Amino acid sequence: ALALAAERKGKDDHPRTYGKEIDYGTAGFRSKAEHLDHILYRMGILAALRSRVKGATVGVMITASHNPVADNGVKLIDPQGEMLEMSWETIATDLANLNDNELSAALIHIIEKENIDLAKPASVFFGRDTRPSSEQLSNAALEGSRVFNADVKDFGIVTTPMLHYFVAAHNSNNEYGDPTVTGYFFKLTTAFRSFREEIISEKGPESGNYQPAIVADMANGVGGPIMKQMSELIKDLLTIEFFNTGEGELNHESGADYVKVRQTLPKRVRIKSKDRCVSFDGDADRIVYYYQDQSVKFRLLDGDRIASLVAGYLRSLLDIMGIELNIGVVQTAYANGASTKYITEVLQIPVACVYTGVKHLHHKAQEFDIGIYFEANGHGTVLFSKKAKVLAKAAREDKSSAHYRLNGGKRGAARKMLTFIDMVNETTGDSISDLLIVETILHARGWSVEDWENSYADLPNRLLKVTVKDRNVIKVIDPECHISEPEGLQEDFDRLISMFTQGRAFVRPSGTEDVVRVYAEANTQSSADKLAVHIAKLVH
Ligand code: NG1
Ligand code: ZN
Repeated sequence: ALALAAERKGKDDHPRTYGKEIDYGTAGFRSKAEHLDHILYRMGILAALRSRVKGATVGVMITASHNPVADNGVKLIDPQGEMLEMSWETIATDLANLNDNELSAALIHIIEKENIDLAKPASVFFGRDTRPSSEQLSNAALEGSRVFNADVKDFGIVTTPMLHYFVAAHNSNNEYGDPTVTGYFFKLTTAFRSFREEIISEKGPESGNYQPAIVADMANGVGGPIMKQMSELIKDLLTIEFFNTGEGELNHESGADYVKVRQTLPKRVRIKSKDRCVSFDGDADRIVYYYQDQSVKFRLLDGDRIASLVAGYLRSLLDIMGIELNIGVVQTAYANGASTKYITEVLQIPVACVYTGVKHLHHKAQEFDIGIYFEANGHGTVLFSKKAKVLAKAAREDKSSAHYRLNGGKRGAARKMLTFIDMVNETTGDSISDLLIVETILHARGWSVEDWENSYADLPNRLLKVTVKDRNVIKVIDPECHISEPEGLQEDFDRLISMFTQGRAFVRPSGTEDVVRVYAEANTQSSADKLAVHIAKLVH
């Protein structure tokens, strides 16, 4: 009966008006906002079913992240705050692309196949970004969940990682934190404050070249209102000068993606040379750092830099703690070759390479006791195993004479490690948490942004988009993005790449935009540019 009621309501209020197939891609469904109403409604339903399967609260986030303002999207969040299990992506895709009169049969099929007991309660959390279309789409999803008798809670405008956190915190019976906006701010800022106080008590108020001030570009997205609230709580520790906080168009000429891809300053930002700057993306799950050097040259510190900074610091804490944990970094093919070399050779930390998309990085990172994952674009976080947490707690309590009262010693390092863990949003990449982490490590190290950059030199690189008739004719066969189809094309790439010193290049169809992406790196910028353009011509 529920399935029939859902079908009827769908036909009446949320009919499918868009003929083309849409896939649950790298980050859920993404499309022009006007194509999405029926999909949102159906994802609301699916979330109510998913919640019953898991016997826990799940999340529905409405956002298209760094995409233009006319786009929107939706993704489901599983109970521990992780991305929807991959086998359910197919279910989601099938459901999204049915005709209106096939809905009830399809729902009954899912209910039977997954053995779902509709008498059980269901609970779904909702969040959305600041796009003009988000509220209406969110309402469509809420209706879907309500039709299937789910208990719904709408958090309104929040960052994507906040919703991940709410879901995880709620399902952990608040052990991970309080599932509220205040609880989220409290968890992160308390950790940030106590870490800073610990360093100040060791070193005094000045820490080397570190200056407690940053410039922040919020991409005119959700980061604006949220970060302003957060920064009030730590304003005595870190001064933040804001730009693009919502007065202009979302993601337009600003934000982490713009800065990363164009390798240039966002518009409407006034900075001085050597100011430490950050950009968030539209839903605040990515962050990149940058500055302008003395010769007014733009210098980017992207996700690879953050990964190396975090890996290096946690490695040093582990060394002081003297405990054996397996620590690893997870990257994708977009990681700068120089960062991979630095992490493996200088830091002596293993690096795993996986397919693009946070879910792949997240899964791989779970294999380590301390798994640090970042996409080059600035999306990432750190995961800690139970064992890591237990050993760190034991080290903190170790009162054997050699360690007792030694501040810089084992117990101090363990205390820092535990405070650090509290500052991390382990559910997914989080601009706010990542910002606090980076600021904490720079402060602890006494580093300016230039000191940070000096750890290694990036290989010049170029990212391009190519529009083709059907991007899916390109078949990628491994995480390094070699392709098997169209036949012979990989050999053409290889021939071209071999003509460039330190050349590396690949293509893959985007999972979030209707384009093929081209990446190239080489020993000089002009070579990287040339290689990218030549590869793009071969794809065309
Ligand atoms: P696609 O469009 O599949 O390349 C982009 C990013 C991913 C990931 C997703 C989700 C690049 C090159 N690709 O995916 O890393 O962040 O968006 O937002 O940055
Ligand atoms: Zn995002």
